[in-house]
Amino acid sequence: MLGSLELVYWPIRGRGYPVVLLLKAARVPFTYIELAFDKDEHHGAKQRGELGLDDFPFGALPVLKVTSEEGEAVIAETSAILRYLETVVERELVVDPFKELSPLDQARIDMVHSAALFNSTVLFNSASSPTWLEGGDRAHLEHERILPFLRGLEHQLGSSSFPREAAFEPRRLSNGGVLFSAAACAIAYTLSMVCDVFPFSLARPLAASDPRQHGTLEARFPACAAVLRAVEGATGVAEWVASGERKERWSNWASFTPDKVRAAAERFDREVVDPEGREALS
Ligand SMILES: N[C@@H](CCC(=O)N[C@@H](CS)C(=O)NCC(=O)O)C(=O)O
Repeated sequence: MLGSLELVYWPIRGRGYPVVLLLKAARVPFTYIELAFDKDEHHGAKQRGELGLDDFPFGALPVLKVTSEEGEAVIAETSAILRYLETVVERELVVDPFKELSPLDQARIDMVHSAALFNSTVLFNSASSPTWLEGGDRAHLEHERILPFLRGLEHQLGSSSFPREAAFEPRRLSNGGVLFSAAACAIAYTLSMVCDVFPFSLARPLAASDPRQHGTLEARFPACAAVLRAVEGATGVAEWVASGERKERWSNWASFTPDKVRAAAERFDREVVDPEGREALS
């Protein structure tokens, strides 16, 4: 039994996003416990050693509270939460079970999963600088971090030894949902954030509102784009996005608000696709 699931997180997209993607695509019910972001309260308690370690095992969010036949648990760390959900949803709801993966194939999948989460962490940490979205800082982030990650991911996904079906094929569930792997959700999350930060040079594959932006990730990194398109295009996810429930903000950092991201993208990222400013991208 899946039991009851409570996802505890801030009122942002952040690292809760890959977990919500997995649950929404799978149409698995859960409760989102939204903690108001009060820096002094949470961080103050953490610094004083007063944050309950049963509720916040490492002081950070998200955490998933599980009550199941196996018992009660609080799971921290995004990757552990994703792997747990992948395992229990597979056990309970998958219609056509796969045969077990070889250790090497599992490692190939774990590798792209970890790389996606690591690069998302670097991206988040960059946002502590007030100038992270501008000029030199932005170029550094793009060329030292984001593009090498995308090239590496594209290369892995295109390799003949990569177990594509096990990693990315959505698996039919008995409740009408689909299960995406932990790795697929981790990758979709990181790419989704990258596309929001670089909306002109790395536009998301599903953003068709402006034909000049459409498919830029797709054109440059098609295997990566296919993962994002599949996960964000899953019916349960698309319905959730259309409902307006998805949080707009990625982060609690003041330098990572949607208006700042948009303004900086207008000033800096558009230069990549329109260096002479000939086309007014609104
Ligand atoms: N490695 C952790 C990192 C979690 C993390 O950094 N969470 C941030 C929010 S997105 C947080 O809780 N920051 C507050 C803090 O560390 O006090 C994970 O993947 O879950």
